[in-house]
Amino acid sequence: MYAQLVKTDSDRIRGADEMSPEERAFQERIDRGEKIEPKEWMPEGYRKTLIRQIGQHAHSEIVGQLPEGNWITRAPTLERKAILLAKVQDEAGHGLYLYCAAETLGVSRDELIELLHAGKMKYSSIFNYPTLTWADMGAVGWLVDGAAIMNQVPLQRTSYGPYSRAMIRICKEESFHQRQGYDIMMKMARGTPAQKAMAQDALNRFWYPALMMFGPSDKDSVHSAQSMAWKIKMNTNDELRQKFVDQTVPQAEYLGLTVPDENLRWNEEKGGYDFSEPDWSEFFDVIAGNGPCNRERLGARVKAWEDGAWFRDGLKAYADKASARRSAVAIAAE
Ligand code: BYC
Repeated sequence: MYAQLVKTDSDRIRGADEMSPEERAFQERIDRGEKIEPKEWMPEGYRKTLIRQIGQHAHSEIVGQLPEGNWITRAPTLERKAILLAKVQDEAGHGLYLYCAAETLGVSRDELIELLHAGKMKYSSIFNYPTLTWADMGAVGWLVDGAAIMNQVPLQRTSYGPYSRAMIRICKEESFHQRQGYDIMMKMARGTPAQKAMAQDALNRFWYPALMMFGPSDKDSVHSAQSMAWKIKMNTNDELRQKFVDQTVPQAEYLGLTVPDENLRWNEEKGGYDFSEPDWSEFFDVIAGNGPCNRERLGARVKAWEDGAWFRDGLKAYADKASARRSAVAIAAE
């Protein structure tokens, strides 16, 4: 089923002469900047690529609740607890908008969740790292949500209507998330020496995993070329990673923290920072299921799904009964 749903046949871009008249007309619509809507004709590869990307994105939002949810009971003040709770709830909402967007492509939420639980669909590598201290809540908000915004702001202009509209609302909420993370980092960095050390340690641990969120370097990205031709992706992985570094380094400096990269240097000529690549073998290991928390994260999702079965059954029984009652009333009224 996975192959049918989410694997594209080929990510090689087809030349105009290889396209059918329908495909050519579709590509012209994309090139003109038109949005594609659910009931309209689309190439099968476009549909599958969207299901893969939107589905993985939805899963990332849902699994992404776990590392932060872990700290709700231990947030240092009532105010921090309320803020974190709201943020984690927002992520659940993002997951739901995205599952709905994917459903418009003819796949059900249950099918996508089944693929996630079977380890056949991915979610963002970042959520396979542990959140060890309160400062990690700052680093996650600042760096992880910061990287997410960098990726998602351009996706507001993506070619598929339901995905682009979901992104608009998600980006508004992500901005608040990023600010709350930076605010935690600011408090820690300006606190006691022990608190500042904790903030530095969180930055040290999350810097490279945050860089990995943008995906492999362009030379190893399988899908970028075709996804960009279809405007499913608006930028390459390396372009966004560079923008993220350029935006984040001054923010680290303002905090008085050090980015853990000896090769970090402003490059006047390119107008951006030179920086070290993450360890790509670690990245591929994590997305293959062997990161520090992969088993724990997937285990938690499967358990939540199984524990919630009685509730879904109850809802369905109620919906079936209500619909039978409506039919009976309609027949009686005839
Ligand atoms: N993690 O050809 P490539 C959030 C996979 S949620 C895992 O470059 P593509 C948040 C990729 O799937 C953030 N896998 O792929 C939530 C492909 O494997 P498959 C999530 C990754 O799709 C809660 C292979 O590597 N954001 O922000 O063109 C709290 C080759 O890669 C990753 C989105 O999902 C990764 N990091 O580009 C806080 C945004 N990177 O599928 C925050 C939407 C790559 O062939 N997604 N892979 O088996 C995208 O923009 C693109 O899918 C990506 C990857 C840039 C992520």
